[in-house]
Amino acid sequence: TTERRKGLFGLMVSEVHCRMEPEGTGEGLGRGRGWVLFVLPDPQPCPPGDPGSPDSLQRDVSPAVPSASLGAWRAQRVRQLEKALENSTLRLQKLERYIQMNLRSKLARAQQHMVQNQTAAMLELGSDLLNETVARTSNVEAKVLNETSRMEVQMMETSLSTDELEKQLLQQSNELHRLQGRSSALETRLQALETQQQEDLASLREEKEQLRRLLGSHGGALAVLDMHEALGSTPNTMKRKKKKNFFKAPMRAPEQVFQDCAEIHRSGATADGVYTIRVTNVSEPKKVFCGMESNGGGWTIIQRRVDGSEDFQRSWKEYKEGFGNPAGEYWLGNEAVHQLTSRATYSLRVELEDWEGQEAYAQYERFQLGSEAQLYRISLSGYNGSVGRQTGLFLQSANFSTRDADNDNCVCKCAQLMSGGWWFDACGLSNLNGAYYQNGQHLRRMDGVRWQYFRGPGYSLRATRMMIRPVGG
Ligand SMILES: [Ca+2]
Repeated sequence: TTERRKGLFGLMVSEVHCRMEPEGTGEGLGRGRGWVLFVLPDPQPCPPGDPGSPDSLQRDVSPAVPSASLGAWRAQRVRQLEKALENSTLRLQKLERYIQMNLRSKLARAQQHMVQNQTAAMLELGSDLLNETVARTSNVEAKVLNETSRMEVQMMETSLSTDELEKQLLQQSNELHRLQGRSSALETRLQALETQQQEDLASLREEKEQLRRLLGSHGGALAVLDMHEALGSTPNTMKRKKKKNFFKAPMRAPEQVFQDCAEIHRSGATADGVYTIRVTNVSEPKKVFCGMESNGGGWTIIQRRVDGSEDFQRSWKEYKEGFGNPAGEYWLGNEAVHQLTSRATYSLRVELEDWEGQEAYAQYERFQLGSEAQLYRISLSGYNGSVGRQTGLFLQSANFSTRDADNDNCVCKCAQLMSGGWWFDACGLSNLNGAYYQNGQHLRRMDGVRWQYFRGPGYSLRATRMMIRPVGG
């Protein structure tokens, strides 16, 4: 009772539920149960004068105590209670902090423990994985090593076979070189043989021509002999001897007369070369070079320049009758060409070659040469070719001029200025009968072998050919 009056606190044991987190979110870690000691003030101290009654505050003021003294006591009592409450609050706060700290460290430890456990598990797992990986890796490594060594062996084998192949290739290449050498030697021999054959052929042809002439004269003599035999005035022995000798070779058909190379071509001749033609109204047979092998064959060459061996600075008469060597350079003759092109419709082909080996041609579907009275006037139409797009290489209907016959359209004398005989206009775009200049001298020549639309006005060409053939023949 004395202690109560002095305001000492009683002991009270209370069960406390500690909840660190709101209910429903905790996982059990923050929930715990423990015994906590609380020291609380006595809720009902005894008033002065009635210390034994616990319900004195609810009762009316006792008549034994003066009312002023009782009020003071009550105020004091309230203050004491307030102070005790304050102390309790402080303690509670301390307790709370303690609990919090205690729980926090426990929590930390638990977390640490868990982390350690997990780390250990992971480490174990990692080491397992590592072991497994190592095992697999070594397995793969062994396989790779195995494969690598196998490939090395193969490579070595391949390398060996490559060496062998290279060796063989080298041998074959050497063999090829040797064969090429032999081939070129053979080619040279073949060319020589071909040349020889051509020459032989030409001489044979010449002999054949001679034989043909001989045959003609023999035929005449034979006819005379036959006549004499009929008259019975010739000794039989002589006649028989002559006849026997003559008919050793089979008798040929009467000599065929060819107007031009096209007819010779039709008769079966297919080789380029010199042949004889007889042009109507031209007294002498003419030797002519026939182009039998290219552009369909049957071409009668009327003009040919190839090496400058023939002089083309000639008179009207010479150009009329023709000059030069049919196997080399020549002019067939204006009269023969006039006669031929008056008999049938002819086409003209002009072939050109420069010093660089370029070739070109100009072809005219229709070509005709007038008579001497018409000054061997040229008429051309139906041009096509690899030089120039239009005709006009020859100006149409130009007369022929020579150094001694000025029939051109110039106040000058083109034949004397330009050299040779040609269908000069004033003086025109071409002159294939101009002066021949050798390689190196052939540039800037007004009087050279010109074809302006091929290599320009001052370029003197290396080779030219003019050839004619009946249209459709
Ligand atoms: Ca003139």
